[in-house]
Amino acid sequence: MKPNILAYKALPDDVLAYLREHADVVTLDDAALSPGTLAAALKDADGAIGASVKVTPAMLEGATRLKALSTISVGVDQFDVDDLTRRGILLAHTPDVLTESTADTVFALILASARRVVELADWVRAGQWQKSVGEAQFGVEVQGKTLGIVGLGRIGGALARRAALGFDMRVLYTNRHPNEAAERAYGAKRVELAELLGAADFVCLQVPLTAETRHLIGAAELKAMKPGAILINTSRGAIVDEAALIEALRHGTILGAGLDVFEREPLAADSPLLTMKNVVALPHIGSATRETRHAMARCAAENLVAALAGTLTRNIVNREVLKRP
Ligand code: 8YV
Repeated sequence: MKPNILAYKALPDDVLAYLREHADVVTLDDAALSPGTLAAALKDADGAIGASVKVTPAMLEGATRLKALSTISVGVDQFDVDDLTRRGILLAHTPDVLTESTADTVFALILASARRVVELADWVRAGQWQKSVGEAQFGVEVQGKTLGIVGLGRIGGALARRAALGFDMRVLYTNRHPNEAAERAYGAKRVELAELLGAADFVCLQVPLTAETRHLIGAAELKAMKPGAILINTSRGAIVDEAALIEALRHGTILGAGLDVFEREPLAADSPLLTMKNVVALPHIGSATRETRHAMARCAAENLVAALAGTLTRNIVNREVLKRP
């Protein structure tokens, strides 16, 4: 008998067709999705695929058949992983396929913030370009500067490559373990966070959101940055204490920020961040290219089918589940 799969995010047609070859698929309209609807639909599911929705332990209380969850993301902060493991539910995610497009987004924010691309494009649109630009419109250089990467994993590595080989930048990083490949290939140097904050012209946050990384960057860390430095966050909003960031930007503690993620998403239209010319705010588009989002959906679908067949060997978040008798 085919397993039951719940898709709680819209999937490309070919990916949905692939799932239907292997399972009976129920789809939920993600625009109208509430925790109650998702919890009710999970009751009949052997597996579920989706993204961008918090899946809490309470929502899994009635999900007695559920064997696998497959998130269309690399980040797994929408789940209580320990709770899933206790319940014997395998969690799969989509690393690798989004590495390059996300590193591009980081670099887009670096360049846009340093060269004031969004602010000055608005200025042109507003009819303010009446003579050739002067100092008031100058940005800061990117090439040759120091890039600080907080968390040098896959995306951090792709960022280090762009910075070192494309922009001749010095790369400093923090990471739980040394990243020897990045040290060899890009001259990246592992330092303590305090040293990175004090030396970097661009501080890029590339760590996952966990209890340890929540508000990793607060008032003290922002103060430790150089006054001319720019903070780039494409990881998760809660890595930064947003209220402290707003204060730091207001008082010129740092030069600017390029942000793709926020403590609350979607970002409220009345957020003070949106009134600041030295902030570039994007709507969480890190991996949002046609090609990458398709590859992520395909990868997540394949992860789920293999997980339900008991053949999944990669992209597993809680491998401990497999060791259970
Ligand atoms: C997506 C992401 O925005 O992979 C992640 O962790 O943040 C993004 O690629 C998101 O999960 C929606 O698919």
